[in-house]
Amino acid sequence: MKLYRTDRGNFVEEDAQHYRVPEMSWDDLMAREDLPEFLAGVVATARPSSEFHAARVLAPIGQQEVWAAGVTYYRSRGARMEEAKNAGGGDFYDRVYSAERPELFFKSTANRTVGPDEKVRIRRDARWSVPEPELTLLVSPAGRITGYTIGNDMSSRDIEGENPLYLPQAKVYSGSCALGPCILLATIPLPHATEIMLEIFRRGMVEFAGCVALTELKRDPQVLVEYLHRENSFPHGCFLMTGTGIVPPNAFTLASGDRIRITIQPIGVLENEVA
Ligand code: DO4
Ligand code: MG
Repeated sequence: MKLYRTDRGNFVEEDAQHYRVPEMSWDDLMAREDLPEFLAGVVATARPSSEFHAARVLAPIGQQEVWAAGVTYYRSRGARMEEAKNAGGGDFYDRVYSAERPELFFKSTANRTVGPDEKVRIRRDARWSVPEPELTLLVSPAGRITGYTIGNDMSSRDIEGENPLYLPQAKVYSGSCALGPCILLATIPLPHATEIMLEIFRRGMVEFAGCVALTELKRDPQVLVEYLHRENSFPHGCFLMTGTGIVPPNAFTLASGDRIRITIQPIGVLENEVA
C-alpha cells in the first residue's frame, strides 16, 4: 500500500487502484501512530478514483523535519576517511562506524526539499558534489516506523572533507534534499535483500551506476530511531534517512543538467535533474 501527496489531494494506492484519502491534512496523516491500519480502512471502504492520474505528485513532506544517519555502510566510512584525510578528520569516521552511538544530523525542512521530477541543487561554492541515495523512514511522534520513502541526501564532499565541522554547510542548503515518490506503508518490514540503485545520466548516457543491498546497512533502523528520539520530540512525525552505501569514484562530480535516478523497489523511483 502506497500513499501519495498530490496537487489534487492525498491518495492511497493498492493493487493498482487509487483511493482518495478523506479530508485530513498531510501533517495529520504523517503524525498518525496507526497510519498503515488507518489507510487499510480507507481502501476497504472507499471507491477507486481515476483522479490520481491527472494529479501532480508532490514531495511527501509537510512540517516534518528530515534527519539523516551517516557512516552506516562500510563504503561510506571509507569514502569519508579518504576525503577528510588531509584535514586530520579521517579517524572520526572510522570511530563512528564502530561506535554504539550513531551519527545523526539535521538534514532538511520542506522548503529545502524537492519532490519527484523537481530540480535538486549543487552549491555554487562547492567543487565536488554527489547524490546520496538513501532508504528513508517515516517515523511517528511516538517513534514507530510507519512508512518508507526514497531520499537523496545531496552532499558537497569538498566542503565536508575540508573540515568535519563544515558538515551542516555541506549537507543543508536550498534544494539539497529530494524525497518521494510516495510513502510505502510499513505493514511489514522491508526485506534485507531490498536493493538501492543509483543511476546518473549525463546528456542521456549513464555516467555512473551503483547498487547496494540493505544487508550492508550496519545499523538497525529501529535503533537509529531510538537514538533520534532521545531527548527530542517530533509532534508532526519526522523523516530519517538511513545513510548511503553508494559513493561514485572520487573523480566524479555532479554537473548542471545531470539526471539522478534512485530506485528502491517496492517503493518506486525518485528521479531529479540537477539545476
Ligand atoms: O558523516 C558525514 C555524512 C555521512 C552521510 O551522509 C552518509 O553516510 O550517508
Ligand atoms: Mg548521507
